[in-house]
Amino acid sequence: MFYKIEHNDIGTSARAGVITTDHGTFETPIFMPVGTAGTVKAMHQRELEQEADAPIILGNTYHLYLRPGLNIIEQAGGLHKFIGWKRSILTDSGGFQVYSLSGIRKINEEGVKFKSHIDGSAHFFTPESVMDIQRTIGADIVMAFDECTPYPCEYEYARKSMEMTHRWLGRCVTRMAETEPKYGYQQHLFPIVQGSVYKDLRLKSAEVIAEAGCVGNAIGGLSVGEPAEEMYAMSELVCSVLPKDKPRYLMGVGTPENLLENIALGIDMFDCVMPTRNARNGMLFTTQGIINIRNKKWENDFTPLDQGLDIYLNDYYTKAYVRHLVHNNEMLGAQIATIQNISFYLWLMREARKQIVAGTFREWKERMVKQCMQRL
Ligand code: PRF
Repeated sequence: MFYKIEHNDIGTSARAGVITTDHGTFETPIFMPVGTAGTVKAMHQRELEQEADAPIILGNTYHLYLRPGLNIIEQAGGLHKFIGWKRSILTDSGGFQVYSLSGIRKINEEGVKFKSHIDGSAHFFTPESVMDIQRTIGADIVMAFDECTPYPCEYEYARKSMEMTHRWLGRCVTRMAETEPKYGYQQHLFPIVQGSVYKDLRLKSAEVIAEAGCVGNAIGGLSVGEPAEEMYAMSELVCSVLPKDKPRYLMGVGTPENLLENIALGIDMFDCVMPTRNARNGMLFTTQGIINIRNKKWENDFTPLDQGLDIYLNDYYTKAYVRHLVHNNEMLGAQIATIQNISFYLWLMREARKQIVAGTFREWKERMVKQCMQRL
């Protein structure tokens, strides 16, 4: 069985579940660190396993296809082998990166024409080619090819785009059915709900996506600049339609607060560049609140980064030292900050799960949001 619910929260729509892929079993809610180009930037695979205990990471079809390219990944025996990661991997389809990163592009029914952000070369993605690429990359969970609409977005554009995403889903499902995994383990397709911030479109999209009968479902097109309240409203609406017995993945979200609020609405899986990207700018997420380690106030603070986490960083590094490293643009500063942030995000998910099981999630969430979102 791919997904099993172990506990439903009483006070909210949160769930404690378990997902099983051929690369292991892990508990939900889960945060998946983003490893765009086959690396969670500034973090070793060993730290991901042993410090953060991340059971699944994310890769990007768009980036991996452009570099190192499919030939190299296939020769290595798939992405797991290429990057030395034995646990689960999910790949995004490029349905977001193509729009946010690539040069001049043309979207039509057939697919998307885009230019590489690396060398300007022209490429064409179709639902079929993106499924083939993800077969070659070999992730355990692969995403359908979609169009992520920007915010704000005209109703008519959002409707037409959503309908195209639905037709593309049909083509993705067909292609997956026609092809086999290349490396001897299963690959599961997740379809993606779109529909911008329009209730009727979101409802319609959730129905179509549920109809596809995949083992898990994703929600895209949110956290693209809309107010948080609007994201929560869409998330709640979509969760009311998507099947309860399958995991729900909210793509590209978010802050610790966004994660906890969405867990309460019934979301099980998240990914976001925030903990890794912001780490490299000196923003630390801790159990006690948010630290801008560049601030002068940390100059002579010789306490550990986060005493609320049981983490080896605390045996070695002080805030003053990490501030010094980040100020000097030292690589180690980025590495320490990344381990801290990813470890915190994974801790937050494990803690949320414990609270769901204990029946204390709602109260804990209110307290934890206040605590971990305050600026220190
Ligand atoms: N579609 C895909 N990937 C995504 C998104 C989406 O809508 C988002 C939106 N926040 C992040 N990543 N394919």
